[in-house]
Amino acid sequence: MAIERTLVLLKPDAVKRKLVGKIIERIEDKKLDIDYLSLRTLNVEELKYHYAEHVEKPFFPSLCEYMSSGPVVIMVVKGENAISALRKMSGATDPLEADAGSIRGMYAPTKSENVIHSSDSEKSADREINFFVKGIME
Ligand code: FUP
Repeated sequence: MAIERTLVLLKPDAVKRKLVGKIIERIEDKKLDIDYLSLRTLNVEELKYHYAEHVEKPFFPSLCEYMSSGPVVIMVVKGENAISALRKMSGATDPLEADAGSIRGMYAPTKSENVIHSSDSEKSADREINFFVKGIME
């Protein structure tokens, strides 16, 4: 079992709908540690960097609008297999495909407004933690 760090965003609708406490409780229930936490509104430049692989996709403008519509909670979560643990807890991108008990399965209304982000690999986790916590853009 590897001790990993992963970058988690609780998206603007999670903050507006007051789901932050419930989601953090689920993370802590799995004995994972909150290693860093802040709250702020992301701007378009940051979203272009974070979602670099989606910038040319047709849904990018609406993704940007949604993700910059209010503050997000930025967290680093640390613990055994934290990357895969958070992906499993988050559920599939499309809430209709997400496990019913996952965070998206329980709370996300649509694929585009899906409550939570968590890094999908060790490489993404390193890149996203460097960016969101240390402000380092590659
Ligand atoms: P995930 O890793 O599960 O967050 O999913 P992706 O990296 O594929 O997508 C990132 C974000 O883009 C999603 F959270 C929501 C948005 N998206 C859409 O709005 N429409 C799509 O068809 C795919 C993704």
